Amino acid sequence: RESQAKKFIRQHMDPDSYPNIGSSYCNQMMRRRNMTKGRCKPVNTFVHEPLVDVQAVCFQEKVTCKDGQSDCYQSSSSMSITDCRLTNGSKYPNCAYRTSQKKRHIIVACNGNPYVPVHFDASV
Ligand code: PAX
Repeated sequence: RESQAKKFIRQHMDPDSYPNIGSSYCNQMMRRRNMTKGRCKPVNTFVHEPLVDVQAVCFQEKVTCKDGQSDCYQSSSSMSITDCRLTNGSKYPNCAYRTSQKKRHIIVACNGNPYVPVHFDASV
């Protein structure tokens, strides 16, 4: 079975395509990264920074997660991200997304040994 660490990389890491991101980025990437199977995942963020820089966030500022857990960390630098949000009229299996590029501090939950990102909590 796919590890939590690999699942985070599949769902949230895209270091190479920035800055060439067009309006169909999320429609293509959400499908290509298997987030439109069984249902349309409603919200998903891709991070366009090197994997080592995102993994390093697990050793930056500790913050409380949205669900109250204490395993979340906020990046000290703002990062280039793309938010994918399902459009209102979108109906499975035709998952249609709005693509928005941003520069934000990311908040991730970390777990395991090695201690690496496993969940994307928010961007601020
Ligand atoms: P996940 O299923 O929430 O977490 P995601 O981050 O891609 O997946 P498994 O073994 O897979 O079940 N984990 C945690 N989850 C939540 N909170 C904490 N603190 C935590 N610590 C560990 C992946 C795995 O991480 C484990 C969790 O048990 C899972 O283990 O977010 C819903 C999804 O939308 C994304 C982030 C979530 O997907 P929400 O709103 O419920 O928090 N998402 C959300 C995003 O990509 N971008 C955004 O801006 C927002 C708001």
